[in-house]
Amino acid sequence: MMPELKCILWDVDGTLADTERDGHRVAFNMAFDEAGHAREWDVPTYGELLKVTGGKERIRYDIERGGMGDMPDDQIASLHARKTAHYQELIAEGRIPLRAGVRRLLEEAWQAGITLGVATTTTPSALDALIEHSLGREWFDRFAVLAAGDIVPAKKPAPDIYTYAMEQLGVDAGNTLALEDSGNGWKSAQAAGLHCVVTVNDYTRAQDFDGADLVVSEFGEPGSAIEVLANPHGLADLEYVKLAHLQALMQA
Ligand code: XBP
Ligand code: MG
Repeated sequence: MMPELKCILWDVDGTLADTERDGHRVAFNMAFDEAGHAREWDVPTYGELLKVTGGKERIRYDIERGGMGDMPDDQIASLHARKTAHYQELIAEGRIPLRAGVRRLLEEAWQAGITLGVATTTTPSALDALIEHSLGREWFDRFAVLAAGDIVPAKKPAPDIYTYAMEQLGVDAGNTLALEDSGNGWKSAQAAGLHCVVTVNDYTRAQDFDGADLVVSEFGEPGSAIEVLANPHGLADLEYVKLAHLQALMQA
């Protein structure tokens, strides 16, 4: 039997919305300033730090490379909790819209009866804020699983968060598609055995997505003419990404 698209697992940061540069980064800087740390993550610096997933892990990494003074884990945790609070406020201000095509594809997949879930390294309360303010409250019920943050000890690029989400849903990797934006996210999905479509952004465009099923600039909307960076299965009619493309690549 040909594998069928039964489940789509969505990454959050960079995929649902461009949250990193103008959301998470800004919130980290607000928390550093508030706590009296003489540290500001500018846009290029934050790009370097993004190679480490998870906000607490990212702070620890910056300490280790000499960007910030040392602090114990509990202090990192409270600094990160303040960062999350600032992030929630920024999201509540409606500063971060969904990426092009995200709502259309979510609605299309929901109408088609495809199981939908989230697999992210971000903190659950940060995810909740994005769902509430950018997506809409009904999506708390429409996503069958919200797999986020420290629920698994090893964050992306480890496969654990995808494996966890699939276990919760009782779906097989062969019928599941991951939607990602970063090299770490793609590696995580690949290691969990999923098909994967990547929508790049300025931070991730030059990363390695070798083996991904499709790499595009965005999902796009009718008339938008997206940029196709890799289309190994030769999908046709890619003016924008439709549910039919996602269904077709499961069988490619
Ligand atoms: C990307 C991440 C996250 C965010 C920050 O997550 O690495 O850590 O940058 O979020 P995704 P926290 O898997 O959705 O791309 O500070 O809440 O960890
Ligand atoms: Mg991401």
